[in-house]
Parts: sequence; structure tokens; C-alpha cells
Amino acid sequence: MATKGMSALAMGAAVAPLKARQIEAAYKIAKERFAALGVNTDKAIRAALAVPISVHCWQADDVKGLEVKDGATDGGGIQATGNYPGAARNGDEIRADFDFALTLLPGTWKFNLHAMYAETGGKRVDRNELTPRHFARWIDWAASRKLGLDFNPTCFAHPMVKDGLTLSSEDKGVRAFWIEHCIACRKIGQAMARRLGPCVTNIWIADGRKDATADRWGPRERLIGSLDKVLARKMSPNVDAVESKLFGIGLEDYTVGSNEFYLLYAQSRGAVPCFDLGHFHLTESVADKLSGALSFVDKLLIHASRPIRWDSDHVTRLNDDVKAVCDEAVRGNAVDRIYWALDFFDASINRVAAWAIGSRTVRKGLLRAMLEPHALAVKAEYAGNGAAKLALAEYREELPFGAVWDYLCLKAGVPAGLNWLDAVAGYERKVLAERC
Ligand code: RNT
Ligand code: ZN
Repeated sequence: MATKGMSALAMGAAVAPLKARQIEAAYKIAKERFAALGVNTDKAIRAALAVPISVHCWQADDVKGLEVKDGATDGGGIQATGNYPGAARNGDEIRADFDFALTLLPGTWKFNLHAMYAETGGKRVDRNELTPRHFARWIDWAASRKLGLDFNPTCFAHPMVKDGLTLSSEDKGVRAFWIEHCIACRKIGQAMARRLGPCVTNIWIADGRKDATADRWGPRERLIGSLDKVLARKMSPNVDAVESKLFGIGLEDYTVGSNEFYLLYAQSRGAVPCFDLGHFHLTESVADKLSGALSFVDKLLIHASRPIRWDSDHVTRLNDDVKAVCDEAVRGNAVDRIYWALDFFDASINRVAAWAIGSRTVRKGLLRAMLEPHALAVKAEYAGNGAAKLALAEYREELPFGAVWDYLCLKAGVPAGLNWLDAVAGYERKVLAERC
């Protein structure tokens, strides 16, 4: 383990831990403040704890996967940067890390797997030959923890990615391989759903061109053909999602699966569009898209991520984007119409802490949204009272939201405040350090 580890970062004596009695006292006052605005904090806590949020397995090992490979491939347009020690090296370690992370996470959680996390007993099994059997250990583990699973075909980091293309390749053999892989994944999603409840199988491909794209039409036509084959057979209760993107590394000029493409594809085929917070122009508001898209599709998948200057997949924080997405979901009574998921990979910090920060953040955002005195703002808006609306929005920032969040953590039996940092430092010392 590097000398500068979590122990040095853990607050220990530097920050006095939050005590239950402090949290309860602060909550009592906070509850009154919110009640004065017509907001029931107990109800908000219950609702926020009940929302299933899917935590991605790939933060545990920097999107490496568990495959037995027969050669190196490029990352396929996604890249984890950093070399903080202690990355998980196999399925057991990922499961152990998440078991520990769960002790820090309040509420209802799912786990999100990628096909590259198949456990094939040391044998090389190509992606088009994967079956639910190769995920048996994941499924048993999830069942024993009462966790739902979500799933993703892995259409990158593989020799069958030809000239940056998979499902949209002009090579029929390449397309056939990835079609088979995606169908195999839908069957795996179905097996997961049968055993554990709703499973979203989300297709993301990096397909695109680096520069001066000459043919934008052909790849999109072929992608439609491929996706139609992938989705041809009903595979309920598996839920199919498609994830758009603006650009990828080395594919800056053209992405076949753009937002318009997938939004309309999903709408016309009864699939679920996935909005990743990092997959749009940086000034574009994903929050604003919710009421637009959900007017025409039943469900959305959100990948809560955090772009810095580009789709950098930084750990999700309670920034304006996340707040706004949560606000819009709650305001539109659409929390249940969204599959909430995380998507980030930071290899430069303790990975369990990354999970804790990002996962707690999304639930925090939902709680914050559920505590909004929204009815008052709507009333002011329709009364043409712009000043009152603005004042309310400002006042919202002053409300003791943190006290309600701390109480939610206390109720859920997980550490509040920064108390969880010391626990992660302990896990790093005991478990992660052994991996070096
Ligand atoms: C990539 C997409 C995608 C991946 C995962 C690993 O830009 O966001 O969701 O991050 O499938
Ligand atoms: Zn994503």
C-alpha cells in the first residue's frame, strides 16, 4: 500500500464524529423548518430510502473485467485514470468490496454488472457464448443480499471491434458477433430478472469515427438493423435500454448512437433511453430532457456520472446537474419512471470511498428534491410572482437539509457525516492493503 493511503486521509481525531443525539436534536428543528413550508420530512426520508439505485461494479476494478483474454485490446473509448492501490482482482474481491460498501449506503440498492465480469472458471468463453451460468455466482450472491442486478453487454475492449465499429460495422460477421453477444446478454438479464426482480440490460456501443466522417447514414442504418435483430424476441421480464453518447476518445467526430438516434429508436421500439450525465454538451441540461422524453416514453435510465470538461466519469457529486435531475424527477412525479444508476470510474482514489461518495450522493439528491417546497414555487409561478419564486429558490439553499440527510443515515443504520471515512480507512488497512 502506498504510504499516502486512506488512513492519512481519514479524519479520525481531526473531526469529531457525529453523535446520534446531535443528529436527533438537529433533525427535530429541521423537521419544524420544513413543516412550516408544508414539507413532511419523515415522508421524504421514507420515499428517498425506497428508491432502488444501481451501483456499477466497474468502479471496483477500473473497468478491467474478469475475462480470460487472448490478447490486449484498446479500452474502446472509455478510460479509467489513476493507480491508487487496492483495486479488486476477481469477482470475490468485487463482491467483498461491495458487501463492505453496503454498510455505508442507506436505502435500497442494486448492483450493475457488465458482460466482461463473467466468471468462467478460468476457461476462455467468448462474449457471444455467454450464458446465465457464467453469472451464477453473481446471481447467488445478489439473492443472498436481496440485491437486484442490472446488466450490460460489453461491446468494447475486444478484437471483434473492427475499425471502431461493432453493431454498425459494414462487416456482416462483425455485426453478427455483436448481435449474438447482445442477445446472449438479454437472456442473462432475463435470468437475473426471473430470480431477483427487474433487470435493465443496457446497450452502449462506442461506434464512431475520429475525423471527417464521410458516411453518417450507413452506420446508423446498419445499427437499426442490428438492434432490431437483438430485440426481435421478447425477453421479459428483462428491460432493454439503449445509451447514447456525444463522442468518445479517438471518436470525436461522429457517434453512431447519438441522442436523437437512440431516443427515437427507443420510442419506436418500446425500449428505454439511457441518459448519461456525461454524454451531452456540457451546457446541455439533462434535467430539462426528463419532461420532454417522458412525455413520449414510459421509462428512462439515468447514468449519474460527472463530466469535467468532457465525459471524464468523475465520481458523482451533488452538483447542480444531479440536483436538477432529481428535482425534475420528483416534480414530475417520475421518480418511479426512472431507473437510477451510477456510472463513474476513478482509479486515483480509494475505490470503495468512490462508491460511497457517488452512491450516497444520488440518494441525497433525491431526498433534497423530495424536501423541496415545490407547491409554493408553482403557486408563485402561476400567480406571476417571479420575485417570490426566486426568493423561495434561494431560501431552499438555506434550509437544514443536511440535518435531514444525517437523520436518514441514522435511521438506515449507516454512518452519517464523515463518520464513514474512518470505516473505509479500516477496510483499506485490513483488506485492500493485502492486495498490493
Ligand atoms: C460509456 C458509457 C457506459 C460505460 C459503461 C462501462 O461512455 O457511459 O455506460 O461507462 O458501460
Ligand atoms: Zn454510462
